[in-house]
Order: sequence, then structure tokens, then C-alpha cells
Amino acid sequence: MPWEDRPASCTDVAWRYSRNPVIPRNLIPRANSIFNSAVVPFKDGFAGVFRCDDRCRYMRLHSGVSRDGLDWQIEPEPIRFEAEDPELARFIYGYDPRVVRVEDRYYVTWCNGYHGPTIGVAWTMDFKTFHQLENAFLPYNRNGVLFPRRINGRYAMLSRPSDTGHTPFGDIFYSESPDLNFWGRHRYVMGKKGDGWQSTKIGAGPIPIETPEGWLLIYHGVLTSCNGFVYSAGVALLDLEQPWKVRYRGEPYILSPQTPYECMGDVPNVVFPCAALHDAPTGRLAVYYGAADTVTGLFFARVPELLDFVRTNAMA
Ligand code: BMA
Repeated sequence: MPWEDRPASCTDVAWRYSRNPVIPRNLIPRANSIFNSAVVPFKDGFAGVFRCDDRCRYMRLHSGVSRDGLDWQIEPEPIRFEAEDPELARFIYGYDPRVVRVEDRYYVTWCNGYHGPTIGVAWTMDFKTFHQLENAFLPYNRNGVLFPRRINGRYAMLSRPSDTGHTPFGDIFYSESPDLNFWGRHRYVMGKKGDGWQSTKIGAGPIPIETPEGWLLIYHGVLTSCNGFVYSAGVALLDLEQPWKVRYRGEPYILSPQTPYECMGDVPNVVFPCAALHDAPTGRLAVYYGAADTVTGLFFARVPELLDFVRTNAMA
């Protein structure tokens, strides 16, 4: 998987790939921007689902593959989800995908247009054919993030109920399903907090990472500045068997928009993590994030250091 050691000059818990952005905005023809995208290990390399906004500024999802996680071949044509029910098959828009392997298949969740944004769900075995399931929730909802295994026998998902627009609020909830069709047993996980980087709204980022101490969750938090929203990333640790219980939540962010490609673009001042590759034996973590709603960046961290960070920087 992609990896660079922390530069000698850096004391932060997360550090950027030296050749960011890892995916430029124009990697495929007719793309306006490629960001907020998700990747997983696949065969002897990697595969992913990418948010590509086109030059009509329609929000589309494209599949892609890579041998090294750095150099990507993204399909120039958007994914055509297969759905038996024509009600579901009519694709309106899709954005901010997450991808996870659960048991024998790969699941994609995304923000799916259905009378407003809600959480679309599909599965694939080969990243070529995608079978769409029912939307998980009623509109309006965003940031649907599946856990990588069943918890207490049920599929589990984090999500963030929202509104039709650029939602000025937002808390993370947990839901369960016996079959990925019917979702319920909704539980509150956590909401906006304090006066700082996560004081307006929050949303789950990459698939939660299982550790002996709990689920490590990287999430985004939003500050409303006099000049608009600022999106940063932070970490929390959720209970392993009851993930709606927050064990620790870090007070400082781990990444905020600071480089030119994070501060300048179609939407300035945004870092928006959607995927993480984890090498359990070494603790290495490579996190893919959207930058300024324009390009895709990569940052690195070590899971044991993030666990230490969340404990020693926990909020009351
Ligand atoms: C959110 C989503 C994201 C986007 C972010 C910043 O509401 O639309 O796709 O990255 O706003 O514009």
C-alpha cells in the first residue's frame, strides 16, 4: 500500500503524501474534479469508486483500479448501477462514495439523489457490475459508512441525517440491518462539539478501523467562519460491540486545510476523508481525502499513534 515515513521536520500525528494531489482533477476526459473518493485492496492491487463531477457539473461515480494505490486508471464512463426496480434505477446524482469488503463482496454506499440526498447501497464482486440495493434511509441523509463486519449479527452503518442543501447542522447516528434492506435500531453516536473545527456539523469518513480497543473513526468536522464552511478531520474511538458509545473523541483536528490544493479549488478550505488503507502488522494507515472539492489527496498516519492521540487529547 502507499506509504511514506513522517518527514523529520514534522511532529504531527498525520502527514501528507509528498506528491499530493495523488489524483488530479482531470485524470479522465470530461472531468471537472475528482475528489471525496473511496478505495480498497482488490486482487493484487487496489480498486475504488471515485466521485467525478463532469463538465456539466453533474455528480457521478466512476470505478477505477490501481496496482500501487497511487497511479489510478479510472473508467471514463460512470458506473451504471443495476437495479430491478425502475424507481431505484433512475440515477439522479451520486457523490461521496465509501467502499468496504464485508464477507464475500464489496459494498458501495454513497449520497444518492432520490427526492433529495439519501444513502444509496450497492454491491460488486469485480468493480465492473454493481448491483443496487434499496436506499438505506429516507431522505435527507449523507455520509453513510458501513462497518466492515456484522456487529452482534447485524450489518451496521453510520450516517448523518441532513437537509436538502448545504446542511448547517449534523450529528452521526448508528443503524443496524439484518439483511442490508431494512434498517433500524437507530442510535445517536455523537454531534457537533465546542466552538472550534467541529462546531457546525460532523460526518463519518472512512470505514471504521477495528482495533482491540475499539473502532477507530476518522470523521470530518465543520467550522462556520466569516467566509464560509471550513472542513477538517479528526478521530474518535467507538466501543467495539456497542459502536454508538464513544470511548474517546479527540479535541484537536488531525488534518485541516492548509496547503494550496486544500485551500483553493471549487470549494475552498475542505479536507474530506472517505477511505483508509490499513496494514495491521505495521499499523500503517494511508487515508484518501477530497481536497477543496477538486482533487484527491493522501495522508499517512500510524494506528497506534492515532489511538494514543485520541486518548491523550480526549474531550470531556
Ligand atoms: C458537503 C458535501 C461534500 C463536500 C462538502 C464541501 O456537504 O457536499 O461532498 O465536499 O460539502 O463542499
